[in-house]
Amino acid sequence: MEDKIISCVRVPVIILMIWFSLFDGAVSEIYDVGDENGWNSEVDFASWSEKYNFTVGDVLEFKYSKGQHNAFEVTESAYRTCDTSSGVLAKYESGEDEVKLNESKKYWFVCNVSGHCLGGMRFGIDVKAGNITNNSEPIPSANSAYHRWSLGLYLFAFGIPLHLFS
Ligand SMILES: *[C@@H]1O[C@H](CO)[C@@H](O)[C@H](O)[C@H]1NC(C)=O
Ligand SMILES: *[C@@H]1O[C@H](CO)[C@@H](O)[C@H](O)[C@H]1NC(C)=O
Ligand SMILES: *[C@@H]1O[C@H](CO)[C@@H](O)[C@H](O)[C@H]1NC(C)=O
Ligand SMILES: *[C@@H]1O[C@H](CO)[C@@H](O)[C@H](O)[C@H]1NC(C)=O
Ligand SMILES: *[C@@H]1O[C@H](CO)[C@@H](O)[C@H](O)[C@H]1NC(C)=O
Ligand SMILES: [Cu+2]
Repeated sequence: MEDKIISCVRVPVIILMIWFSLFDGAVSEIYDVGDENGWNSEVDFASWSEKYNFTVGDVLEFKYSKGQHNAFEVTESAYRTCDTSSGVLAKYESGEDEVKLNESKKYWFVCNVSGHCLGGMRFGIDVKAGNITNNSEPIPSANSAYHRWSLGLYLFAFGIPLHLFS
């Protein structure tokens, strides 16, 4: 009986682990900054940046005419003041810049072409770890991770009775 219970518990756990390994590490989203409008002065990036939940491994793609704009990753204070005389962490200026969000932290981006930052070409995002392997509670703001967690619990809960009666 004890053996049976252990094996009944083990199967859903294995399903859970496969589920996580398939969908947690592997899925990374690519976000076009400004969606189909791209990175330019017409877009409200404060609103854009609130449309999505970003997790580590996701990629931001800045698309614009090379030379007309650029994308600088800056510190929060450079973002707030639009003063890039200090606080520039990375510069992207190819016109098709892919920025991989490698870290769980706040990222701040501005366009350093004169006047564009103050004109609205700036945004900040809070990149979450999207990580539930650390046995503590799921990170509530990592929305998709939470759903995976719920499904895992679901499988777990129904896995045991299924196997007991089979
Ligand atoms: C993220 O990590 C990859 C590989 O580890 C590296 O090539 C890339 O430059 C990093 N991106 C940033 C923005 O640091
Ligand atoms: C940012 O733009 C200003 C002019 O708007 C320029 O003086 C400065 O050199 C630029 N910063 C960098 C790091 O390219
Ligand atoms: C998940 O958490 C572990 C340990 O806390 C960490 O080493 C790993 O880098 C994290 N993975 C991601 C994608 O954040
Ligand atoms: C798990 O998370 C806790 C708190 O969030 C942290 O203190 C701990 O170092 C983490 N463990 C690992 C293995 O990353
Ligand atoms: C982002 O996460 C928040 C908090 O978990 C959630 O309310 C919201 O619906 C999520 N947004 C998207 C686009 O997934
Ligand atoms: Cu610009």
